[in-house]
Amino acid sequence: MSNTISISPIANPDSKAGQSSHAAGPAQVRGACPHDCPDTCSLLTTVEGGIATRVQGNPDHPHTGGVLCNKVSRYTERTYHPERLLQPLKRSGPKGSGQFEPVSWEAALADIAARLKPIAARDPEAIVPYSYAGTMGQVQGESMAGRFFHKLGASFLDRTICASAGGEALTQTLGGKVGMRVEFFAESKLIIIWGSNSIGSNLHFWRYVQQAKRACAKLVCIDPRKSETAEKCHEHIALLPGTDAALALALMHELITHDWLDHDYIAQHTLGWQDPDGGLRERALQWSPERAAAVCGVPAEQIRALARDYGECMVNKQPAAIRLNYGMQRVRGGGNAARAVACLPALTGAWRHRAGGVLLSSSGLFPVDKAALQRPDLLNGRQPRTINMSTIGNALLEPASREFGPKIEAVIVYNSNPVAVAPESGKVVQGFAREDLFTVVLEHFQTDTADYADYILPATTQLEHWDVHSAYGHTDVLLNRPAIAPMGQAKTNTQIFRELAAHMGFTEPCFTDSDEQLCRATFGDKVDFQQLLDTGFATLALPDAPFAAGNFPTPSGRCEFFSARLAAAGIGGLPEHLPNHEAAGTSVQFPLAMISPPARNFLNSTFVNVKSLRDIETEPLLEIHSDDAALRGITSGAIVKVFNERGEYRVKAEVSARARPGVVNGMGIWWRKAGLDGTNVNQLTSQHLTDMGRGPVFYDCLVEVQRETEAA
Ligand SMILES: Nc1nc2c(c(=O)[nH]1)N[C@H]1C(S)=C(S)[C@@H](COP(=O)(O)OP(=O)(O)OC[C@H]3O[C@@H](n4cnc5c(=O)[nH]c(N)nc54)[C@H](O)[C@@H]3O)O[C@H]1N2
Ligand SMILES: Nc1nc2c(c(=O)[nH]1)N[C@H]1C(S)=C(S)[C@@H](COP(=O)(O)OP(=O)(O)OC[C@H]3O[C@@H](n4cnc5c(=O)[nH]c(N)nc54)[C@H](O)[C@@H]3O)O[C@H]1N2
Ligand SMILES: [Mo]
Repeated sequence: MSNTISISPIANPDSKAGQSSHAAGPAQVRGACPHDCPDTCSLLTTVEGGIATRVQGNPDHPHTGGVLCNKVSRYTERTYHPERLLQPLKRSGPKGSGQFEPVSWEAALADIAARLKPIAARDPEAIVPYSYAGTMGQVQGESMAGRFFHKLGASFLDRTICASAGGEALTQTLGGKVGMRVEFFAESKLIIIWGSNSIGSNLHFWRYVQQAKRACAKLVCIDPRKSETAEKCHEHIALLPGTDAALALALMHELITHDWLDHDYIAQHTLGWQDPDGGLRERALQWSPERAAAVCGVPAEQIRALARDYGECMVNKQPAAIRLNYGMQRVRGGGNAARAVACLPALTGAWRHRAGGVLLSSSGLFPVDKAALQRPDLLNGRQPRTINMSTIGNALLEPASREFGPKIEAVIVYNSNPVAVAPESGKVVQGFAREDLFTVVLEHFQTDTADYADYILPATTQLEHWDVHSAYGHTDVLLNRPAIAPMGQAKTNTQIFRELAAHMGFTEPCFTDSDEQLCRATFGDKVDFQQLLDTGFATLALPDAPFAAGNFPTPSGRCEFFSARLAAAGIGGLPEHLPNHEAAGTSVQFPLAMISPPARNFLNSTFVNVKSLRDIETEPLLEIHSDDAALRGITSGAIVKVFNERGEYRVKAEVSARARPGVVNGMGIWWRKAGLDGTNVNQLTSQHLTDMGRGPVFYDCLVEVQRETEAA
């Protein structure tokens, strides 16, 4: 990268920075953490002389409690990073070489429009947006961008890369992405943390867990990896990846055989317990703890003990709560597994208590006016095809055909780093390396994806723009005010799409809406905007115990153990255990299952280039159990080759008690260019999909590991 800059920001003359005072004397600006994390913290940024000097957690916001994670407390290091992109760049070398030269905004936008127009004239579906949750902001996310792509008639993007299997499961079972309020976990007597490393990825939930623990709650963690969280819980069930449905069904088996059931709740508020042609009860009775133990690779006694803990909570009228997280749904049967778990609180009537039930995501509780933000009316009756972001590798390599539609000719990437995070990177890279593909990337940094761009456009960070946020791990709306002026020539995503729209000749007045107008439009009159301006956050008005008296937002109003819609779709009306596409123990050639959970000090592939955080994570690592290591002559520090039919990845091994036998943990998500061979763990993951929601299966992946060198 050539454009190293000094630390002092060069203000954009036309920008308006929120409350910050550019005169002397520090000011504090209220904002919101933009990252893809359940916690959505309230931030306080100290600004002195137009420079952000400190980012802290807001002590007045109950869920944040004045505490930030290690990553976001380094936010100024990221914002003033010497490698921040501060001017538009145009490719000057071969595709993927990472060679660029500076270009003016006017020249860049005029040329991008000139390249897009003929493609759009032939078939706008040949243009594809690619975005995810680099920022979770409603405004810098899909507002102006959505308008732009709707007007253009570009392909739709199915945004499945993270949560779609679990989200769909919740929707079919409970009626939406709804559940317990997170603060009430503090009152629970049993907390089951299922598929989540809360200390790493949901720190502010863990604060509530600590409160519960001090009040004598029992904590159980269900995770193949002995994570930081697992080692702090009373029990750790280290099951094989992709076997959660079997475990949940065996828990039901025990609840039935010991009659730890709330018969009244089941009768009044559920659907499909006992049916003439078999209901959930009959299905669960097929799953003895012994049968599940064999599938899950854990002792049957551990399953019995967990069922007893869960059942006794019901008998003693104590609240039992499940914090389900997305880690458990990145496998073939992820949707069915999430459904099975989501059924449990209805069996024991745990929902009767506000500190009982399940929480996977609260995002469905927010009344976001997507139509006002994204203006689907601009489609003017067109119904473009949909490209699944989880199989972007295949999509970019797909020729035109009747089923697929036109070959993809242009991709516009924002808020995402697909070359690093999408599965089967070999294919993704091959796709982005196509000489005949026109790629524009809006970014803060020259990521792996930006290396493949024709144009890189510098975007503002959260400290530099307005936004408004919903959350998926609590129930507050947050406002983000800009604390500082945009750095260098950076522009907001919204401004880039506004100007691109003008260059394309789009004249609808909605393309001139300001960011503040978009912030106000997000919730309309459903949230008091003045309160957001005054305090930075507002709590949704919701009942404490949402399903104490049923009233699930499903078509039947009940918790749907049986789903007629899923049965009609051929997925199976009742939850069941579906073995992984690549189940442990099914291949002689590739005997190890690999999962690739996030490293604590990164957020997906964000922060990998922030030195102080990278120094903590040191380098890409593969955790391997001592038995598996000994079999292969591997010691800690050795460089190993991890491989399967899709590719290979060289990485440093760490013989570690965090790994269970038969499962290796390839900690993610490093930038490819930080890896030994310029690859990362997604070189090995597959483009297979989940049973529901068309999601990726990052944790359903068989590999073999070989020693390359001795430990240094
Ligand atoms: N520090 C940090 N925080 C993050 C993120 C990050 O990258 N870093 N990512 C954010 C994102 S994008 C999301 S979606 C959220 C939620 O993020 P999640 O991806 O749910 O993150 P984790 O909490 O790490 O949970 C994954 C856990 O699931 C475990 N796991 C893997 N396979 C299975 C399985 O088959 N069954 C079970 N039971 N467990 C399994 C892994 O070992 C890991 O401990 O967190 C967000 N927060
Ligand atoms: N192997 C493996 N792969 C995984 C996962 C895993 O557990 N294992 N997790 C998956 C999950 S859960 C997810 S959610 C995805 C995440 O994948 P992505 O959503 O692609 O997340 P990031 O890698 O954090 O990349 C986000 C990018 O957006 C940029 N960005 C942030 N804010 C802005 C902004 O305001 N404007 C612009 N233009 N850019 C911005 C950041 O600089 C960053 O480079 O990865 C998935 N991939
Ligand atoms: Mo995610």
